[in-house]
Amino acid sequence: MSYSQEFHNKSLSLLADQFGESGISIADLISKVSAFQIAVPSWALGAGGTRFGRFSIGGEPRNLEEKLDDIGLLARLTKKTDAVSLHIPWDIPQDAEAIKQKAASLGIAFDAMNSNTFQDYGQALSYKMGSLSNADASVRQQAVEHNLQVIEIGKSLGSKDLTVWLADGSNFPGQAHFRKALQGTQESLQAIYAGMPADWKLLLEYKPYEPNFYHTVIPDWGTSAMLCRQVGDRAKVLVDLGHHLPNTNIEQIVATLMHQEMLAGFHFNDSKYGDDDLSTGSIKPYQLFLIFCELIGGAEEQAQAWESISWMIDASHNTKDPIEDLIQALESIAQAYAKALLVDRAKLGQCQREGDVVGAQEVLQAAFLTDVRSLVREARVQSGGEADPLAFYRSEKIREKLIAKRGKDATASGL
Ligand code: PSV
Ligand code: MN
Ligand code: MN
Repeated sequence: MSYSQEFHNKSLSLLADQFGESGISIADLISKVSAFQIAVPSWALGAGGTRFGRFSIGGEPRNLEEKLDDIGLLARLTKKTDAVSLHIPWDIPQDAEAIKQKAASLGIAFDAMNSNTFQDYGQALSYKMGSLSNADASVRQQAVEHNLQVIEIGKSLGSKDLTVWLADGSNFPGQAHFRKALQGTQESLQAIYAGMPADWKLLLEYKPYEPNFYHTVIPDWGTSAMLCRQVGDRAKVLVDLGHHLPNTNIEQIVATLMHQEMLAGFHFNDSKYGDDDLSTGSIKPYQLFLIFCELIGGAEEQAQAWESISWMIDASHNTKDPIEDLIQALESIAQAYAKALLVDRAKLGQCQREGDVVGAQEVLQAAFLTDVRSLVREARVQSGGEADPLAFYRSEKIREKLIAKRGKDATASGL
């Protein structure tokens, strides 16, 4: 969309007039939206693949340094990200100190470290039949040691979180012993947790299916929460938006986890059927808004502190320029958050108490249907970002420059 300063100013003052009456300060919203930062995963900078094909966009980062450069660019344009999430072994730093310094010079910190026990990459024992849950104790031990190594790398970079996503499961009835697989997973996670520094958090993902299509060891938030309880206070459930069966009420899951202070954080993406790589907000923006409503409510009502929650994008597809995709995703998340901040919570509470179903819906939709683009833009510009990051990226021909520098066939390592 083309953007003019005059239109921007008018839209912003309209918002101030509209919401000033209900006691909502636009300046306060701008500072909240500015402060909200979302980590970017190292694997989102290359054109992602499906299992059917991968089509390079050209100029993709060839190593960790170049991935940091791309995230530094995103940070500069959007002012919505200030951290990267690394995946080991894809991102093993040759010189951790140098990487740390480079990231610092770009204003980038190290968010959660991700282990990888869902592929074979030359390690002694295969993960074909599972990792932390494997029927063979020596495979479980190898997977635990890999996670401990990931923690060590994270320590050298200043990370404070470990994210565990397991592909473990089975494809056919009878293939796996459900309870033994769960027990093995629990013991493995306990061993990993024991090796984590006292100020680290363990984020445990769940996913109903894929790559296994009959049973997944951690298929849902309940199983993840149950395992976290067995493991320790600093183990919490990570909600990856795409990891739900269609029509699941994710906002309710968020509220339930916050009720028990069990919400570790988010992997943002979107999903139409059973996918987990579509751009955040591209399919179900209302759901994203409702999730933020629960997050804001849960934090305000002191169920769980806002600061204890981690935020990250986890998406990578093969039909968009990944940097443009991330700009869009960061924008959608900021918009959903800004709209949720506009909700008249006092009025909503009153409607809930009085059983005013229609009124409650009106309150939510008054916020959701508001155009907050000027507010998000103002927050970005005040923070030193670009008014229109996507237009800037295109007009400056940044992809073309990256192709000239890195080559047409440059491929991100590990993808
Ligand atoms: C696989 O489903 C997955 O998308 C998980 O969400 C992880 O977070 C990500 O890959 C990286 O391992
Ligand atoms: Mn994920
Ligand atoms: Mn996923």
